[in-house]
Amino acid sequence: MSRRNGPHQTRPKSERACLVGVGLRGDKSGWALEDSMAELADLARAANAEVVAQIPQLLARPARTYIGRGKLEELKALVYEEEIDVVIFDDELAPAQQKLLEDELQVKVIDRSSLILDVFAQRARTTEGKLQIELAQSEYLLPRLAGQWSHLERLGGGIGTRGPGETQIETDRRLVRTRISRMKKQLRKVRDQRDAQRQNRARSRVSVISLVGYTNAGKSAIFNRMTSGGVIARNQLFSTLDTTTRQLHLPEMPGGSSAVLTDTVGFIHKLPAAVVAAFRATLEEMDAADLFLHVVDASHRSAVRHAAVVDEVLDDLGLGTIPKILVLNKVDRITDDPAGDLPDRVHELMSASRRYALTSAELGWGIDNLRGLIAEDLSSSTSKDAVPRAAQATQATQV
Ligand SMILES: Nc1nc2c(ncn2[C@@H]2O[C@H](COP(=O)(O)OP(=O)(O)OP(=O)(O)O)[C@@H](O)[C@H]2O)c(=O)[nH]1
Ligand SMILES: [Mg+2]
Repeated sequence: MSRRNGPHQTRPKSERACLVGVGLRGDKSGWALEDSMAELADLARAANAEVVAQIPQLLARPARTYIGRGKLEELKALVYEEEIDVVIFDDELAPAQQKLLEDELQVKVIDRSSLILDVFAQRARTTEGKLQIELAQSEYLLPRLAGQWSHLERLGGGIGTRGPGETQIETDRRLVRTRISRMKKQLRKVRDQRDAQRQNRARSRVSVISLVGYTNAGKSAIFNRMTSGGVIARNQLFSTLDTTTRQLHLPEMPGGSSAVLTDTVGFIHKLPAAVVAAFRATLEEMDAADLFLHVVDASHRSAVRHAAVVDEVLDDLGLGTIPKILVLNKVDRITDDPAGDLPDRVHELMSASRRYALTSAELGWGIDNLRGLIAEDLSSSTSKDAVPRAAQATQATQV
């Protein structure tokens, strides 16, 4: 517990955080340590923390204490001097590592995964979203239980819930496992209900188009431009957690067929395994999509790496073969003239993609062109299949 946060003191509005990141020499991921840490700082602010200090370190190989001994001593002094409440590490920590660091530093230690889970938890609105994130948190917590009372309290257990002869840790684990299976059952129920609604609404000749992309790329802003709108587009990570679907207005389509557009949760570098597992069903629903609009913030200096993260997650989910249009968004932030000079990263992305559109959701640039590309894609795929894939199986719906 932090020195400032005694049991009788009121909680400060935002916790003072120190970020710690390690880059491994010879890392081939292409991510610079400073970019990963800048993103961690955004995540920390999204979770209401005040980022007071950052400690980056380049190492030859991972250390047992995550950072080297000397750095750890430096960090300890800083935690004391700067009255740090929480130290946030840029990678997922092994349970033993986290405990060791907490013992050394004597303040709360969390990792990137639990920070992402925290931001998700703040954003969840629907029953399904809340259940999914709670499930992810419990799955993350399970291997980390070391008889920590705060965890038990959070899960609603405590004195009186223990069976005779069990150790505290066993009881904690049993409680969490019971809770996990209860949540899975509830989730199945919510999904069955939604499937039924979806079947009821399923009409033939409706194509489903899904927005996918890195968090903060502008998916919701594009969604609002292309439909009657109404979803939150905000300069913060993970504004969108729950899926929304609306009618998409397209140029005249053959046979009067129509389309719906779905806005979805964004992806991020080092997305925790527990999140992918808990959101798998929602994400796999994207399988009902006939076409993806992969939105990239072209003005971001890490745009190429962002696009690669999204492609990897889609591949992992078995969705890599669904046709895609690359939407290079926020072009207004890099040029006054979309037909003018563009930075190398944009050329790199354009040359790697079969179909792309340059857009500014902010100014409305390129949106009609994008509608045209979508209509072309759908007409060519519907002329191949008499019925769109979406109508054959399920139709995405507003949750
Ligand atoms: N300048 C500029 N800003 C944009 C553009 N598109 C979106 N934005 C801004 O970028 C921020 C993020 O946009 P969102 O639409 O919320 O991004 P998202 O991809 O839905 O993000 P998450 O839901 O958080 O994953 C908002 O502040 C938008 O106003 C654009 O073309 N140009
Ligand atoms: Mg969004």
